[in-house]
Amino acid sequence: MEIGLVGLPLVGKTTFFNLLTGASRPTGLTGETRVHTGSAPVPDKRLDFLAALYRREKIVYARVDFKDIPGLDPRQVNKAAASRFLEEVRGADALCCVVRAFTAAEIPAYFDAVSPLREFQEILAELLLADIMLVERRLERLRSGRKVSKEAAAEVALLERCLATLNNEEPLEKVALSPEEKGLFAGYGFLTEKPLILAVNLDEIGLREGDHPQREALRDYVEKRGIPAVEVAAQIEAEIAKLPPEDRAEFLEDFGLEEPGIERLAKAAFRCLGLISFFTVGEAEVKAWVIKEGTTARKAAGKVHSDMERGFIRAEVFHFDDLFRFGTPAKAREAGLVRLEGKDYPVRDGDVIHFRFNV
Ligand SMILES: Nc1nc2c(ncn2[C@@H]2O[C@H](COP(=O)(O)OP(=O)(O)O)[C@@H](O)[C@H]2O)c(=O)[nH]1
Ligand SMILES: [Mg+2]
Repeated sequence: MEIGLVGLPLVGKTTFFNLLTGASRPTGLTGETRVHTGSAPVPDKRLDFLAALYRREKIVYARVDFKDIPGLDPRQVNKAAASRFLEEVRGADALCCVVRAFTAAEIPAYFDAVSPLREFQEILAELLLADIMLVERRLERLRSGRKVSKEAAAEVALLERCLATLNNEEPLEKVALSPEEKGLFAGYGFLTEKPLILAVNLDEIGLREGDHPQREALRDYVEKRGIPAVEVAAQIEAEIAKLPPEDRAEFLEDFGLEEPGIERLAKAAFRCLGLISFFTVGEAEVKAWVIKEGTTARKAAGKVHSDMERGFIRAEVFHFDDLFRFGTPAKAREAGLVRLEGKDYPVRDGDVIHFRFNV
């Protein structure tokens, strides 16, 4: 599962990528032609609590992969590069669009002024356009075919509906699909169907004042469309991240931040991929395991070890919230909140699981 960072050039994508993954890719480049991938931890206070309760030294957080894709530049003259970047976007499972809301005289703004809403709309238009081209090419091919099979006719009907949606400037996630159409649709890798989040890159003043250019309008825009948005001051957080760990909290507090924005972004990205985590308490560590929502207990066991899936007997489960409420596992057990679940139990986010197995 991979999230693609997309946006216009020089908006802070690589700065975000470095912060998320701990990489140190050069920033400020406009002629960047390569894609970089890396993984980011998804911090979780629940795991910290478990580690303290069970006195485990090591905490293993969930991770989510990010891909730093060079700017999607509508003014790009190198069409080959532009289409290669679009293919990278197509390969991602979800997208995080970065927009610039910081003022910096030395970094040229894409438009005349700092305009994050306009940037966002520009990127959405690029994605929409790419889908329109894909649909039209496919329709053309289908219509030029000699024989019209039943399957081809069904595909044409589907694509025509897609095209109508796109021409209406609506993303393809809005298209209603029959169960048969779902598989066909998924095969295209449409860009406007991918889960999307917005990362707004603020400057120090924006962070302190809780404001930036076009803020109200941008908020309205994402709320109407149900797009999760996270505000992060990437540059400042990069500076804070360089400090010794014990000094960081003080600086964050100074900016009125409870946790680094980058952590909020990693969590939002994780959720937008439809992922959840369950926890295990091992001999030396507490660990979060990443699964798709709806994964059954037996499959989840397979994440930990293939033997556990093969020899699955039962999952001993309690929910983190119950543990937190009662304070200790013994009290949660007394209250009857520790359950034995069978192989088809759909694991919930925050379940603490001990697998019983036999091989
Ligand atoms: N002043 C300021 N500069 C930033 C901020 N975020 C990124 N930059 C700078 O903007 C330039 C472009 O950043 P980069 O991450 O390379 O953007 P990308 O082209 O989208 O990958 C670099 O010189 C960064 O140092 C910010 O929040 N404030
Ligand atoms: Mg970059």
